[in-house]
Amino acid sequence: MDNKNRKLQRQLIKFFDDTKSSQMEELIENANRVMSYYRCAILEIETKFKVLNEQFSLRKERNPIEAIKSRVKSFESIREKLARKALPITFESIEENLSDVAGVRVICSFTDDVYTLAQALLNQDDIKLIEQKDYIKNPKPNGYRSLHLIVEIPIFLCDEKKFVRVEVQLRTIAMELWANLEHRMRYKKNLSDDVLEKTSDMLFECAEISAGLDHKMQEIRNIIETD
Ligand code: 0O2
Repeated sequence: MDNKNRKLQRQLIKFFDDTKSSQMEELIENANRVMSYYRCAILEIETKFKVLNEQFSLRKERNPIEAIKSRVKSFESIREKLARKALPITFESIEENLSDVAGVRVICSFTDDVYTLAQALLNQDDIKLIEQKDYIKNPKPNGYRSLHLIVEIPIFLCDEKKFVRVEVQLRTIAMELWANLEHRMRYKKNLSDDVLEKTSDMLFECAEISAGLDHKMQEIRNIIETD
């Protein structure tokens, strides 16, 4: 067994509490197969955004995408989510119940780029929108902003076509800065009530300041582009 599969084996032992060693080889094979679907779907979505970025730069002489970050959810995090939702801890359950195992985050320069890119993706006829959450128009109570799309995309393998769901998060640089720092400091951390109370208003204030910054930058760009 190579190092990659040894690491996967350790993750799978934690994922399925009662894994028998006799089943391990089959589980590793299945885990590699399922995760490769998600990696392929990420490649497809990333390529679509890279193509859109290229296209927009030709038309508007600027790149609307600052960065693309992708990840496949870890088995630890998948297990936590399935358990939290009282869902079966199986590979079938992952595919049936979770929509965010494959995640692509697109960091844009301006707020209107977020919507332009989202629409350009959704206009493509191999993309099916499953769910949209607009946390920019309706920020979370803590101040979190981002546009979330759950999409389904076909991936073409050697002998089959599979439809795979991907969570796409689109946000500006300012939203990314806030979410990154908030994630590191507070998101899903077991902090005391006292610390939560002391920091909630401050973080909310930072989110409002960064939304103000986005608004101003958008205004400046609009003036420059209409000149
Ligand atoms: P990670 O570590 O980023 O993968 P649920 O996933 O069930 O908790 P739901 O309704 O499925 O919630 O998803 P939702 O609200 O659309 O949010 C999913 C993802 O958005 C999270 O993934 C985060 O990446 C991001 N997110 C949502 N709310 C916040 C927030 O308040 N702060 C920050 N920093 N990020 C947020 P994961 O899997 O929870 O986490």
